[in-house]
Amino acid sequence: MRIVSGIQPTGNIHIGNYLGAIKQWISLQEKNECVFMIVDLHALTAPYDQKTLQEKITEKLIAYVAAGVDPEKAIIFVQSEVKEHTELAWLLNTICPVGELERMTQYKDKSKKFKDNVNAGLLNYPVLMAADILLYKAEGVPVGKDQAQHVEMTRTLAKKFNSKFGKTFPEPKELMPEFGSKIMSLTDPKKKMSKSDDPKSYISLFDLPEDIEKKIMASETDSGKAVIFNVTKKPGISNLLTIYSILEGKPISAIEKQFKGKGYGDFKKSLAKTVINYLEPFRRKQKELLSREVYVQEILKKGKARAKTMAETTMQEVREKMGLSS
Ligand code: AQP
Repeated sequence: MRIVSGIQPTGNIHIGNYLGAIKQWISLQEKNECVFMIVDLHALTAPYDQKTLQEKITEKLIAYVAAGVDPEKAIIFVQSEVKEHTELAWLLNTICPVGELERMTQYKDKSKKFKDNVNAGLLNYPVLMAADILLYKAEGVPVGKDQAQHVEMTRTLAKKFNSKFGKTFPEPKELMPEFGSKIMSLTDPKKKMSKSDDPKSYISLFDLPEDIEKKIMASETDSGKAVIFNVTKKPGISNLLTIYSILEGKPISAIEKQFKGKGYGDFKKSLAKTVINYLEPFRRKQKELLSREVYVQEILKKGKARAKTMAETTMQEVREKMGLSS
């Protein structure tokens, strides 16, 4: 299967991004042709600092590799370096109804979050994402729940393009983990954990052990004492139980049993230990990669060359089918 996915170079990659997306990438790269990008063009739709953008991109590449993405197995590159993404996005815009874009949840949420910057890029975000996926003729798109609607939109555009211009694109499917497809904020468990929120609300992959402990101990939990999974009545504890269960590879029921008769404090302390231990090798690998600048840039250079060849082939076909000169 051809797999495509990406992350924006905004904020710090957190355990939500890891459990929803990157963890899947790592198992998928073993048996599939994987294309993983750093989607810098998407990041321009929210307020950002142009002076630190390149730094943020390198940081994300290092995070991918430190978390286990293997540049020998997967193609890793920066979206804006392959110009075909914007070209295909424009062409797909011409077959995309505006009404479909206006009903996207992320557009509605981000328009509220960034009230002073509701730009057309924010509205057209899913079209660029469709281009990112279709350019490589991907069949599977590993993402968290928040992005599933955009993959559905990609399928709609693929179908529309195929019926108008002839079979060109597969209809890609979102690949979501059974657990962890929507990790919630530590400070407000009714909201998704987000890179662009307050750092207290998320655990970054490279947070220091003392910060991880502080954040988990201070995380918003519910009234009562029992460590029981109940998303409606106990969203905070349920979120922490989900994280604990995935990182320890234990069913939630076993963890509930383990903490029966104990309070939230004991549970949080134990969770902090689990998270610190799980992320330890990531921190070590990050440190090593920070001192290997040439190697890091080489990964992106090689990735760009491989991605570009694939993108050019698709665009040649697309231009011909749409009646443009190729
Ligand atoms: N809380 C989450 N739980 C599980 N998966 C998540 N993802 C994001 N948040 C969670 C998945 O991570 C990937 C990266 O997403 P992105 O960088 O394109 O932006 P996003 O979906 O908007 O993620 P963030 O963290 O909320 O970033 P900002 O704050 O910059 O918008 C995607 O696969 C996403 O589903």
